[in-house]
Amino acid sequence: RNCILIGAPMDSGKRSKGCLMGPDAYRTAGLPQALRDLGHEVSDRGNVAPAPFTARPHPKLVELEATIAWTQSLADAAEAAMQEGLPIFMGGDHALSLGSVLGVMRHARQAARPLFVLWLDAHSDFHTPETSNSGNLHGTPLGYVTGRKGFDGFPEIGTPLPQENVAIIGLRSVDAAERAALQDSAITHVDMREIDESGIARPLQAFLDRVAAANGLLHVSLDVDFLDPAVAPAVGTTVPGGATVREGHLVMEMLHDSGLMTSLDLVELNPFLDERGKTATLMVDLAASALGRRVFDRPNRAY
Ligand code: DIR
Ligand code: MN
Ligand code: MN
Ligand code: MN
Repeated sequence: RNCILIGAPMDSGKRSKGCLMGPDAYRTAGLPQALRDLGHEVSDRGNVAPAPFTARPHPKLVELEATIAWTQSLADAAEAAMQEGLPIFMGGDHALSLGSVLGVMRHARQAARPLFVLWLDAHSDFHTPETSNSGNLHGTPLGYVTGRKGFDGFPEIGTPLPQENVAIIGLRSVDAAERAALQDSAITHVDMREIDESGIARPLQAFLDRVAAANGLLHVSLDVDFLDPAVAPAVGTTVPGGATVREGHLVMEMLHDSGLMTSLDLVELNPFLDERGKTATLMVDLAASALGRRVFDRPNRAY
């Protein structure tokens, strides 16, 4: 595959800072070489910058104009990269997905293919600027791309992403307003209990089967806090009880086997909070699994 690395040192999606160091942490942890070692063509396009903007204080929303400006430039970068290969967005906080998913939606429309989104996250990120309690826009990208109201000043999304085409896996911190909206929605929402009870492979495979049946494009958005904080401490919004290293790898290995993933976000890594590169290294290893790293090919054993 032609992997296009796009640095998105975006830090405007929440109050606490440090995600702007993410792209360089991924480079330092060896993401480009890890993908080359798997036989992929890799081009690191450097970092994207936000479109020009003027910051104005907002009574509730954190860095609204900066986030709009990043959404504009990242949507353009995503749309362009989709013509050439598989973009990997090295965040940056999760507000970068307002732009990456928008750009991928534009591409999917031109290609006349349905788009599906897999959201691996402790949080549902289904707020609107109005329902958000925190004012942190990293909690809103799924609200935006599915066409919820209240995103004044953001680029027009055109036809929204159908709720049926979204699956969130790893949930364990959902605000009341999001919960009510999600319950009423057609979004597939898999919480940690469901993972405990059924294993992570079953709900994931069911979703991948739907993507394949529809000949869809698949955007994957991996939030560091999908993982348990014991193994991935470098994130501002840790929630205990997250995915294990093996659950993370299994998801990524299944994504690779499916051949369906067409774009990937790596978000919310805050290297300022990391323990000697532990989280950055795990995220690189997970990305490598999604792009074909494995211990063995699957043996077809009849036990
Ligand atoms: C919380 C936390 N739901 C909020 N959200 C996220 O601020 O809206 N944390 N995405 O990672
Ligand atoms: Mn998130
Ligand atoms: Mn999260
Ligand atoms: Mn429901």
